[in-house]
Amino acid sequence: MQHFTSAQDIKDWSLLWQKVQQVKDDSQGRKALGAGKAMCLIFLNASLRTRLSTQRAAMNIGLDTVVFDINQGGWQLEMADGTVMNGSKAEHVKEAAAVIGSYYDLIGIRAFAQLKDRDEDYQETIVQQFKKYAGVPIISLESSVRHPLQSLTDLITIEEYRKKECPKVVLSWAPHPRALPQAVANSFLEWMPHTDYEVVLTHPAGYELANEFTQEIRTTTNQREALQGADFVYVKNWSSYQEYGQVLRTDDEWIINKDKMQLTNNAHFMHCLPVRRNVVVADQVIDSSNSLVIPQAAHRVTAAQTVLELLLDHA
Ligand code: SN0
Repeated sequence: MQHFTSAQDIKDWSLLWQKVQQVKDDSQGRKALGAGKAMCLIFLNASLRTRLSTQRAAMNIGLDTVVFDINQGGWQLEMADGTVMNGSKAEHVKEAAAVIGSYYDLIGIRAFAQLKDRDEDYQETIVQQFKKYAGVPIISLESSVRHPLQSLTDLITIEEYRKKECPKVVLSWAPHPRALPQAVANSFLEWMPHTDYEVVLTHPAGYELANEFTQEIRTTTNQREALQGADFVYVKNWSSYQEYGQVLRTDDEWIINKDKMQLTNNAHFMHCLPVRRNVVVADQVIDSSNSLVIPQAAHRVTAAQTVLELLLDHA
């Protein structure tokens, strides 16, 4: 694997699952793999799980890590080609990426959607520019379009807790006071065709996601109908893709509560975290024994370590 920025980077799915199992069975067995190598994790946005789980995964394989909060102490980066750089941006990504790539063997980067200009966000410019100019493997730590480390985590978690062939997995939109990116939902759906799950997407009208992620996915605006018989309920808010970046509703009709979970097949509740309690999900659900949020978050280390090992194996 050359980079890890989307499901399309996985060329050999059986090797991926073999590696996941190996990491789960013995996370400390390959300390020599990262010896003498170092990774730079660049954050343009806040992070708890991604930062700490990726660092922990690196520790497990003897890989040194530096975290660079580029907005606090770095120069503001110009991303566009051909710009006359006489404004506030002091450094072009061409130099920044190439320089960081000359110091480090791997680069992780987090750059959320700005939620202002859809075309700009959906070009995934920052990740693409780093891929082009850094000269080392790039790991997406959530781009403006995708969050592949989260999606791999989600699959690892569902695989661990599934009890039957073809479990029904529902991705439900839920309310949120702020405009959030579509990345987690896009990415989750992008990984689903690589599974044998029965997948249903449910959201209110106006919250349709980009066609490239939903064309193979059964979709309904009837949340209760979607939840019937579900084995896993994955909940996430996202802002509108059509009316780009807008919050179209903040009422509590789509909250996941106990009453709705009773429609399911005693489903597991999943969320990528951070989660707004009693806005997205009722305490009774997230605090119940059906909630997987903590084991799911714990698998962020499994996913990151799997990805780092695959990248280093082929570096
Ligand atoms: C991010 C998102 O893409 O939705 C990261 C999720 C892994 N979530 C948030 O920004 C939540 C912020 C909030 O105010 O609740």
